[in-house]
Amino acid sequence: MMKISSKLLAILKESRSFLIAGHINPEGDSIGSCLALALGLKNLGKKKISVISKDPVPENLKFLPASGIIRHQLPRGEVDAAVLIDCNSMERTGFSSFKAKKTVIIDHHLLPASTAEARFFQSVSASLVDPGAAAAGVLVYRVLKALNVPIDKKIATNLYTALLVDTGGFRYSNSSPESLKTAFHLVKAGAMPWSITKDLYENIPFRGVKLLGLSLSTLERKDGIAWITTTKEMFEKTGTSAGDCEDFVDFPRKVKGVEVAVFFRQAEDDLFKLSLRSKGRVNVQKIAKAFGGGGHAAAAGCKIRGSLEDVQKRVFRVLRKALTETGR
Ligand SMILES: [Mn+2]
Repeated sequence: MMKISSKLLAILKESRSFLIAGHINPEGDSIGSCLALALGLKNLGKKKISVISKDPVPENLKFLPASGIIRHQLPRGEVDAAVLIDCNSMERTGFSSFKAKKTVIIDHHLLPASTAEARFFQSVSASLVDPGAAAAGVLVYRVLKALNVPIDKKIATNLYTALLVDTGGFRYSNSSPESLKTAFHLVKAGAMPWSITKDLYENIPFRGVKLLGLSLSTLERKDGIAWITTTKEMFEKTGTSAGDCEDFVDFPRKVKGVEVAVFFRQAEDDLFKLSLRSKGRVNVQKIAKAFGGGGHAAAAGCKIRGSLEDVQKRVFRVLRKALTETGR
């Protein structure tokens, strides 16, 4: 387990005003971890805390305690400390810069690939980046414990959600002893698993399931790869947006015999956002990185410009190569 630097704790203890930001297209780990830290700092007596997200809070995360405090624009003036959570570059926050005396990163992604991002990372005041942590929420939990913040029900609900989302409901390989132990403490502190499950997973708007139906009709598979696509036309037809297809990549990955699942989401006429999932043989972080993206070995993403046909051809070529190299 990575040690938390005393500098990081000192910054959080000594700062009076905070800006807390997660990543674009936020999910449960990003939002839950940001809110948990905000609530924890509030319990420490901090009064000036802005939680910001470039993109809206997804509908199924609005149940999270304190989700109403999230703003989409930067606060005026300079804060003492900016905290980036569940991401490690400015680019991932969706903002160009923060006015902050100090910047802190709490994240569990691998460090940035591009040199500009690496420079930003080198420039921050303190960081806790532990790719071994199942969720950023686990790191926020560790930080709050180190700060002696009591974990109340609101914090526990946010952190349990963060953990639940990033471990796929404690099914993925990151469902480690630490994840489960943290979950144990969070449930003891008041997080209610069934209530959170209902709010999170059994609460999809009708239009979202319609979009899933259209998207699933594109399901194909070849050479151990299965994929589905959501087009702009499908979004328009169902009145949905990117936030409605958060877990779509899970469907091609459910297919028997599939090693890698890919979800193609059309962002612009000639721009596709890819989500990649691996069942273990292929490191999809490397694949995503080859296209300028990033993530984890089992879950990664990138954006590729071109027609759908062209984008698929390019990514499948790289994937097939990786599958051959790791072939039995
Ligand atoms: Mn995460």
